[in-house]
Amino acid sequence: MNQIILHVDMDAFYASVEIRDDPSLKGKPLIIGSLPSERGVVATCSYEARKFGVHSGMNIKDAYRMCPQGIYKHPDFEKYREVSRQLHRIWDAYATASEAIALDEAYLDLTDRAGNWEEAREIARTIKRRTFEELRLTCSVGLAYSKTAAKTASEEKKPDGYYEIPTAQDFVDLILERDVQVLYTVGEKTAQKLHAAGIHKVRDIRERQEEVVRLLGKQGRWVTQIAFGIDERKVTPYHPEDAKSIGREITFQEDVNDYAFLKEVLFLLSLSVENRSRRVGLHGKGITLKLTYANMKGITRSRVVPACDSAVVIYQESGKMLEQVEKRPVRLIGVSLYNLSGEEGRQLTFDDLDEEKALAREAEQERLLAELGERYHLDFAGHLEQLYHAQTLHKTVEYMRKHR
Ligand code: DCP
Ligand code: CA
Ligand code: CA
Repeated sequence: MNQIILHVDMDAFYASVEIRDDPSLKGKPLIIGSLPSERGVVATCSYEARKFGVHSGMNIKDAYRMCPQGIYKHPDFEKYREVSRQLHRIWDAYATASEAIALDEAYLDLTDRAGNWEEAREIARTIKRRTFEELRLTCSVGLAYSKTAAKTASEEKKPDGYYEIPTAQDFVDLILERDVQVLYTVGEKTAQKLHAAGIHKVRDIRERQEEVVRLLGKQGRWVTQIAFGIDERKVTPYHPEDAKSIGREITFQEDVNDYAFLKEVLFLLSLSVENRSRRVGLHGKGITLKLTYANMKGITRSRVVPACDSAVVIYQESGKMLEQVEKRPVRLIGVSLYNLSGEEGRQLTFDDLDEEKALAREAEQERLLAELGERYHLDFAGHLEQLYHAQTLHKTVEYMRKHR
């Protein structure tokens, strides 16, 4: 199977869009996210701000300490979503399949369109040029024989980068002496585990495969394959706009019969759904609660709501539905937004124009977080970003289940 895959990723995406639209920001450390006076995190920042150590996901207060002279701005999701649509209009023209994996990032399958490496390189050049000429934004492009390698390649020369990894051998040569985290399926936690076992470099993974599998289980098998450059995944056509719903669910290690606890879990799930929907700039006009009982029987309950992307609303609505279901031991609980639309749909609702309501929701969220924190002696508010990740969320919920 000889694939030619292109991975394209915009440089400092939200920040670059803001700088493009307000040239007075050019050359300055720009931080997009919460404002320093608020509670929250950095979504992204310009490369000038990165020199101060600021990065995505960082607490905004820490960012301010590192870079008080920075310019802080809230994100404008609807704008980024529109830019994303324009990007895809350029990119998708060259691919037989296009898989969006974030607003600013996609895999394109060039295998058939290009036919050979020369032609693929030409397409990559054209995509970079058109992205800049038509949208005044720079991107980084990687061209490779596999998805993993293409993603690695696009990061190689960031920003405004271009890099090729034609074969598995090239990929292995490139990453062999690098830290295991270069394999993008290896996150911080997994890397810590490997490091603790003395496995630091990709080379070590290759030499100690069995140990890696023992340490990481199923993920270990995948990681060792990648360390040998094996990745035959295809580009699967996907666009977030086509998504039917945005949801989060959790399966408990032991069945739960405490419905007050289930409500707490719903709140955490709702926070995560809010985060995911805001990231892609979508709102739902319906909320679904999903339960699987201990006997494996599944039920769902849905209600229609005014366009919504608020954790508190998701929580309150799903909480009401939870109160109305038959109370039996629960194995899985999930909540999702459906009937998704962008900002256009949202502007029609009265709710959002009501700043008082928005502030009340924010206050309610803080209150719920503080209450939960006190009950479990955990700092939920200070670790929101971590809770958005499925794995951490799962661990936290299991901790809560045992300590309730
Ligand atoms: N984003 C976010 N929160 C994060 C990470 C990212 O809200 N923890 C948003 C803001 C980014 C966008 O997603 O602009 C794309 O994320 P990337 O990880 O691709 O980062 P950037 O495009 O900002 O920078 P880079 O040039 O490193 O790709
Ligand atoms: Ca990016
Ligand atoms: Ca990205």
